[in-house]
Amino acid sequence: MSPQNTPDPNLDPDLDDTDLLPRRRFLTLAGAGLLTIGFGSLAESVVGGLSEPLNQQVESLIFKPQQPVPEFPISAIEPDKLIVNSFRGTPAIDQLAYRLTIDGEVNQPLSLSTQDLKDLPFVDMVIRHVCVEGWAAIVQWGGVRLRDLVAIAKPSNKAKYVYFYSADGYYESWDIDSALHPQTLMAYQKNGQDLTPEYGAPLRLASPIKLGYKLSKWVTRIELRSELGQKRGYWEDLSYEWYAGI
Ligand SMILES: Nc1nc2c(c(=O)[nH]1)N[C@H]1C(S)=C(S)[C@@H](COP(=O)(O)O)O[C@H]1N2
Ligand SMILES: [Mo]
Repeated sequence: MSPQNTPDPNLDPDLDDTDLLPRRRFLTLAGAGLLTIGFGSLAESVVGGLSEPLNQQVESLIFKPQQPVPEFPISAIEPDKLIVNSFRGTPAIDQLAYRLTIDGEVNQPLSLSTQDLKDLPFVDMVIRHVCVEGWAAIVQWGGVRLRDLVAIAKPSNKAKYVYFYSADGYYESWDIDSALHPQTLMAYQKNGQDLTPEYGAPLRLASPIKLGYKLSKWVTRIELRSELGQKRGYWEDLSYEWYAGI
């Protein structure tokens, strides 16, 4: 990757030149950092790099061991049971141009390619996906812990909610505790294979602690916020429950 020469497809066309330069410079630094930091020691590098006041609450959540939900053995996977459930079909996403943006209440906004995501520590889990429409499936998901991404983005002391925006227009909001749970993944694999487009490629949420409608597919932007907005989620705004814990 050569971040200096890579155009950012997510650059806001409204940005003026004074905004553009620092942003480009940031991308260069972020790209270089992502390629050179040994991510086996992500926690240490994040702790070592805390030069700015970090949200104590978020920091303690990130480094506090939280109770994991028991996982299933690989043999329990039900490969045919995960029903594609998309309110508006599958959006077309150019995997090469794709970037995940992380912004809002963070000290270090990020713009990550699929390769950047794959360079981060990989985690997988076999859990049950539960849809309120009355079906469930045991699935193996693989990807990056959301808490690792949030740690790199250095949340500000106001971050309490996390919004997820998807390429099909879907949107969701989560409480930060659930978002930083160790089994909340930004997944790019399902049952050991790269995600296919209908299941949310290149990146989707996966978690054993939230109902299916909280698990956004095709996530392009993660925004940390201090408050919930009037809009809370595609289904929530049509009267579904917001917390939606399992
Ligand atoms: N972007 C987006 N994410 C979404 C949806 C959607 O329509 N759009 N549907 C949700 C619902 S209701 C469920 S049950 C799961 C289904 O995931 P699957 O299609 O991979 O089985 O995706 C969730 N995430
Ligand atoms: Mo669902």
